[in-house]
Amino acid sequence: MELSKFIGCLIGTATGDSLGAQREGFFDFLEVRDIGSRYTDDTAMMIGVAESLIEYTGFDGEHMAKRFIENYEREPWRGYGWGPPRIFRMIKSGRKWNGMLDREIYPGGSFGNGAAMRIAPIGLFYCDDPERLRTVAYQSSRITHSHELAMEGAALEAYADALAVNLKPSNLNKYEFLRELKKFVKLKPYQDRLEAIESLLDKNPKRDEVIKKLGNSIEAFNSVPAAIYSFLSNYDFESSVVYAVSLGGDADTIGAMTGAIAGACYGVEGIPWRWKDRLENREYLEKLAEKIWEIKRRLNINEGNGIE
Ligand code: RVK
Ligand code: MG
Ligand code: MG
Repeated sequence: MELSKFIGCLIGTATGDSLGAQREGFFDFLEVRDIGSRYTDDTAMMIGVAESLIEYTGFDGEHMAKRFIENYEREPWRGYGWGPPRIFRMIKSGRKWNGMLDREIYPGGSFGNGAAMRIAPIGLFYCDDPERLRTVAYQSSRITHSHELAMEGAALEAYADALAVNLKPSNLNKYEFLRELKKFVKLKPYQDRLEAIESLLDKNPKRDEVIKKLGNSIEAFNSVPAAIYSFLSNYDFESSVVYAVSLGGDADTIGAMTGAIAGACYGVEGIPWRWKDRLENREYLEKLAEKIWEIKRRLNINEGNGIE
């Protein structure tokens, strides 16, 4: 367990988010390399997940929902999706966090990517326990996203973060990485897109084809696969995130999710200084990653597992 990879995962989320946000707003792709510092709801909610896991030393839905609400109320301008602020209001009025409140907004619940975009700390916290990772990813999603496609997208993204944090970059075998994801994922739309990623990896396709096969929009199943592909089809943090953002569409979120996986793989040293330097709240994000890493180290010692 390398601290630099934990930090890379959280700083990577914020970096990809802020670059994508710029792309979505005002700048074209060529300028993306040199701008960007302000992150959006993706990172704000990821921070809420991290804070809650740290304060509770594990997952508690009520606690996490409270963190989301406090962070939202402090910074409601971060660009939240349509559903979450409404759910926050319902919880504040006394409704239970696990009451599948999103089903009162969307029939069958939300399948937006809002649960997957914030999941990185869960990927880190449960990086050595895929089944707990799955359970907690599902539960944490349910606060705002109870549709099975949103929950599965969040679990898949968390598992990609976990695989990345556990591997040496020089040992990254993209086909093996995909095989692990395929073994993990349960729902057909994701299985199909992982198959599509495999065939795309063989042929250096144009962006239009990638977008057609994997999507680049706000639904979890149309963005998590694009993030996985952006990571696997490139060779370092910078190329992965620039590619992710260049797909357009929901660029901040695809950037954030790609940045989480690539940051977990290549570590914080892999993130260019000109991006890290400008990033809002970088030191706080580093502290959160350090605290998660320390908790895991302590738990490992207590369980007699030793430290890597
Ligand atoms: C603004 C039909 C559904 C649906 C369902 C669609 C921030 C809706 C971040 C909805 C992310 C959108 C993003 C987002 C995260 C979801 N039927 N359409 N059952 N379920 N949708 O409101 O947190 O950017 O079009 O739950 O997932 O950067 O508006 O929000 O890009 O997905 O928001 O779903 O959004 P929400 P979220
Ligand atoms: Mg956003
Ligand atoms: Mg977005």
